[in-house]
Amino acid sequence: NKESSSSRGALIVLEGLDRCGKTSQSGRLYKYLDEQGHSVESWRFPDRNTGVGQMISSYLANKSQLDDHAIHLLFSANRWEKRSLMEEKLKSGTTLIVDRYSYSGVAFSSAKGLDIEWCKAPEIGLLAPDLVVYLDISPEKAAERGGYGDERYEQLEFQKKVAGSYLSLRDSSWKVIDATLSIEDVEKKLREVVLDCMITCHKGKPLSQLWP
Ligand code: 2DT
Repeated sequence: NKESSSSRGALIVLEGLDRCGKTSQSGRLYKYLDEQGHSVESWRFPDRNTGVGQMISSYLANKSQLDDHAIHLLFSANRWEKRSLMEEKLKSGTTLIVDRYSYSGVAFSSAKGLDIEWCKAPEIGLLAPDLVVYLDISPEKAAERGGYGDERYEQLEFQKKVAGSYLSLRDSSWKVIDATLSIEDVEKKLREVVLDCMITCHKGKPLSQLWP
């Protein structure tokens, strides 16, 4: 049941704190949709494979220091350098499951104290997701899961600030899923909202741009 070439794919974004399960859930969702015969790709930001992505990666590993504004703009540039490919894929009928997007950009930088409107500005004109799913977990619960790595930002106190920033970004279009449910239950709820969204896009919902 491949979609006809005239219908577009959906831009699906997963957001949430570190250790909320985004990465495993995007993997499971990708596998499911692919097996169902949909044209689908799994993306993530930062995309560490580009030149800009390598600068970001080195910053996250604490191997380089950058002004908070400068790293913010690099994260944004990293999305801009993928924008045209993203549009091409969506228009040709491929659904993209994206692990983190502009909301991570704004949430993490504003958690450092940068002005939220300043943080949003460079994102204007990027493609707006058709669906944002927030995998909801408290910073304390996420920390209990263990496995915070050594990267910058992977600390409880900072994650608490990020949680607060996410909260101020959330709007009625976001679907919030309780990330403390079992992997299978989260997966089931995720599939439901995603399939729903894919149908809406299939029926001709136009692509739009940030910030709506
Ligand atoms: P991963 O652990 O998911 O690779 O993310 N981040 C991410 C930002 O600060 N701004 C952004 O625009 C994006 C996409 C979140 C690495 C870290 O980078 C943060 C965690």
